[in-house]
Amino acid sequence: MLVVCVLLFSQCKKDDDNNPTDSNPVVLKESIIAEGLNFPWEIVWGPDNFIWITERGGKISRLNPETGVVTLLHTVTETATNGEGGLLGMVLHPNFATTPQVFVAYNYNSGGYKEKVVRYTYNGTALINPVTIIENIPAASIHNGCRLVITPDLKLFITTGDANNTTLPQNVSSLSGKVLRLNLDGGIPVDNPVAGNPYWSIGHRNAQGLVFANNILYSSEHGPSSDDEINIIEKGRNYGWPDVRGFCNETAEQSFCTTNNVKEPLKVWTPTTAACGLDYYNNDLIPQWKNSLLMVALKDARLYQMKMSNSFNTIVETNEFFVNDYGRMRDICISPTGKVYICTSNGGNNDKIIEISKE
Ligand SMILES: [Ca+2]
Ligand SMILES: [Ca+2]
Repeated sequence: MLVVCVLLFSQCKKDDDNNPTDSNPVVLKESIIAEGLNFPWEIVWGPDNFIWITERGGKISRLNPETGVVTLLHTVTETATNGEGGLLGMVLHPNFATTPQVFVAYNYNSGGYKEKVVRYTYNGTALINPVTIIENIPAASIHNGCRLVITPDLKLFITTGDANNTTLPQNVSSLSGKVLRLNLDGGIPVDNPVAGNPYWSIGHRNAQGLVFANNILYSSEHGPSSDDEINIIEKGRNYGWPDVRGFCNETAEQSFCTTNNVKEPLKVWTPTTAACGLDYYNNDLIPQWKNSLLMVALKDARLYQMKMSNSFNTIVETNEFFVNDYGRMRDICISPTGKVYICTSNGGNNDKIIEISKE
């Protein structure tokens, strides 16, 4: 068997990767399907087969990916922009046909700069009946998170940044620098790490990518000058910031990691790439990307494809695409047919949405 493996190494490798389609990569095709946006922040593939978009200034729109027509749905007039702050993450209820709820995160002014998550109901033409899910999250002109994910068991996960205050992520009484977990009415699940506390994990700097796949919650997180991270978010774990950057590889970090239940990242970038929107690709349309995390970067202006192991908890290969082709890129979403969509973050009312398919 060993001899066979040596002779047919590529076949053995494919078997190890459990990915028989690797040998048939398709040629990618890129199309700009929308232009004229201004700092789109979240793009979500909706069950109506439209792409739902937030823009940092407060607009929520729907894009018809067939025609490129963008229709304004709602303006969150309470949104207060400030540096990186404004209207940020959005997620739709997993059972949207029967429960057409739309959750959005945004910054606002109320005795200081804050962040909240609000749930709207979509009536087919408008977003109505806003309900505050959580509010008074500290915010700043930098480091506000804020991605949203709803898991199949109907829990809402919210990434919050350190709000430019490094004392907050390790303080379990602060809402900042956390991954929060709430029920969809804003209540705190009884099985959170600490009863009555919305945090699920602590020690985060500024996670702007979050996706649930393979029964695993993956995040991407901005490091300081070093150590952008890909993490697997687990209940009650500490992700280190500001005491640990990236891996527990320095002496001071090792003692902190041992005593504080720190979970190390899967991958780091040093220098940083400005790790942002994250999604999981598991479609046959682009077979070479199957079973991969896809992540876009702001500063380094590219898409990273990170092929996962069979157990989905390690990255076995990383490839880069569209390097500097579109400038800064904020977010990514995937259609059920396997097309990938990326939004740029260059401003000037000239941001784009690019569709990636195959020739
Ligand atoms: Ca970390
Ligand atoms: Ca380190």
